[in-house]
Amino acid sequence: LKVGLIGYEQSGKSTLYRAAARGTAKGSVTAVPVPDERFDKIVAQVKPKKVTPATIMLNDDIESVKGGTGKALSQRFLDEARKMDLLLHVVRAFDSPIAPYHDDVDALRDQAALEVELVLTDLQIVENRLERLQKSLTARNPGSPDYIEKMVFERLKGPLENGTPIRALELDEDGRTIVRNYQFLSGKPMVVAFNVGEDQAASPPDHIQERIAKLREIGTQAFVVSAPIEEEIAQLDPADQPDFLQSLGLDRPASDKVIRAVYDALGLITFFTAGESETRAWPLPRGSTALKAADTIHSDIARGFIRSEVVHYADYEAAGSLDAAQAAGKMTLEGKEYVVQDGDLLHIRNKS
Ligand SMILES: Nc1nc2c(ncn2[C@@H]2O[C@H](COP(=O)(O)OP(=O)(O)O)[C@@H](O)[C@H]2O)c(=O)[nH]1
Ligand SMILES: [Mg+2]
Repeated sequence: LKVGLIGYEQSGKSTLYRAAARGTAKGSVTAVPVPDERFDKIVAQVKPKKVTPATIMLNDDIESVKGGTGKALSQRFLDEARKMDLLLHVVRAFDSPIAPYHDDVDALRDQAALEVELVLTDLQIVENRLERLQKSLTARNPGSPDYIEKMVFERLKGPLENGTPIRALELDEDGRTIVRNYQFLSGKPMVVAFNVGEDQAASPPDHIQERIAKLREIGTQAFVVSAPIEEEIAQLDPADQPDFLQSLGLDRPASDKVIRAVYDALGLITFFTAGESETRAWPLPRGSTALKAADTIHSDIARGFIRSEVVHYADYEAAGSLDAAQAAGKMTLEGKEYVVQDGDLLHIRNKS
């Protein structure tokens, strides 16, 4: 699943990209590990030869948005952003003479302005399409694809005109499918990162905290980061990180929270396979079955699926190991239709 960094020039996208990649960034697309304390605990207990965390694909190849009023989004930006499953909007909230900016630094204006551009882009598509559907004869046939599309677009138009992004709306199945097919930008999940100055990382200004609260109310996760600090943390030896964080008044790296929120906003949960040769965290769409989990590991394992041994994470943690969990009667055998729970440890018995 693709996550795209978007924002104005010089807002800190590339700095945050390098930080989230923890020194493994190459080019403009990197598989970024998803921080997970549960996984860390499993790894510490199992001590496997190979450790493979869950990752998301972070893309820093989307054209920066040009600052200044009256500048619409470029076609290149639109084409690139439409390919993404989630948009990570980096907003400049730091002031620095070394990083020239298009105007006075104003984080609230920039956050809202880019959102408005996304909304207007979608509104234009909806209006154009509605105009054509109004003339279409098939759109008068209840139940026809054109009819359904017309109903959905009529539902989207009002909120878009009021500046409401599609992602804030409750849509039915038809609506969600059409929004996905049209790749509406304001309908894509979004996470916002306000990139504040180093001195504000631990206690962000009130106006930014208020905006974060407002965004969360409409279902958009938002955070404060200081991209250069995050980059510094990422370069430290993990053992030295806690002291450094503490000296800055932080509990954990902000980029951890951001990547975690991105993962959740993509609708993903995690299951674990705890083997001595390899222990691995696997992303899985929420609501997926054990068969789908098996297929995520390998299509052969899904084909030869017999049963899955399942231990819920809480039971694993309480017992201290898989063996102990089994001895305590906390391991169950489940079939293909079992709905995997976030944190489950699975061992899939199969014929292959
Ligand atoms: N002082 C300060 N400089 C920053 C911060 N974030 C980014 N920069 C600097 O701003 C410039 C632009 O950052 P970059 O990540 O390349 O922005 P991009 O154009 O959005 O990719 C670089 O010189 C960064 O070092 C920050 O939080 N504080
Ligand atoms: Mg950049």
